[in-house]
Amino acid sequence: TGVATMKFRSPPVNSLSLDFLTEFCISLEKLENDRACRGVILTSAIPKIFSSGLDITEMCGKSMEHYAEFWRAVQEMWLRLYGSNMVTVAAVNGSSPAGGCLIALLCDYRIMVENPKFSIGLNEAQLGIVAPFWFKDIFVNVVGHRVAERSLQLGSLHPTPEAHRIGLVDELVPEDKLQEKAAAVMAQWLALPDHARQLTKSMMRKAALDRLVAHREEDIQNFISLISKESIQKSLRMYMEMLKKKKS
Ligand code: CO8
Repeated sequence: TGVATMKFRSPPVNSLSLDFLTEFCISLEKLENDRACRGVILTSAIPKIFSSGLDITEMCGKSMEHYAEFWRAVQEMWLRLYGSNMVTVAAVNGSSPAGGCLIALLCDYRIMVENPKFSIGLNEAQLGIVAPFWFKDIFVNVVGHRVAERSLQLGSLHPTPEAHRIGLVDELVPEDKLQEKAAAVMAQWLALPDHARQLTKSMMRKAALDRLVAHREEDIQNFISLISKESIQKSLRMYMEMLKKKKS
């Protein structure tokens, strides 16, 4: 069909570890280089969770070299997915905080399972950290400045009906209709000539892509200096503790 489905399967919660990000980029590159492949649907093989975002353990108590390597891998994922020539559809079949939301934002179209228990958003502020400009830029591109400003400052995780209302996701569907809907949307996008769609996509995304490329090294240094602050490390440890307590 010319359409690939990439299913995230990294138990327990599809957190974006260095390994996950590396494998993701390799898989995407393979599809990108496969001339027969024109579109990719991103979804999760783990029930109720699309992705829990960046793996917090990669950002806690590690060396400066590790932080640099990890952050470069996050940037790489962002650049490859946002700059993909393929049609990219996120079939969001579960909760999708922070980096999980980012993956969906990087796609051309977002369909989410209609379940008020699932939420999506850039909740970094709740962890005591700040989403970098390249997370913010594409959030603004999708939902507009006012909604993005409020949502980012409050670190909001939007339940599905709200996510749809603010335009963070394009459509809500019952769980059993998700794959069918994703395939239908993909067919609609693939009905156009590739070159016209690709040039249009690249025109719309160029400014954001160029901005990260131009500031990549500086952004890695910013990340390292921020993440190695004791106050930030303490916030992240407390957040992980909170996740564990919630469980017990
Ligand atoms: N990283 C690492 N481990 C995680 C993460 C994560 N993001 N999320 C969950 N886990 C772990 C939990 O600690 C738990 O571990 P254990 O079994 O050892 O206790 C295990 O995964 C299962 O988690 P839950 O019991 O919470 O699973 P639930 O099914 O109840 O809930 C959720 C799943 C909804 C995904 C929930 O785990 C959750 O809300 N997780 C946190 C999500 C989050 O806030 N992620 C933000 C990550 S930060 C980010 O992506 C962007 C950072 C930008 C950097 C800015 C520069 C400084």
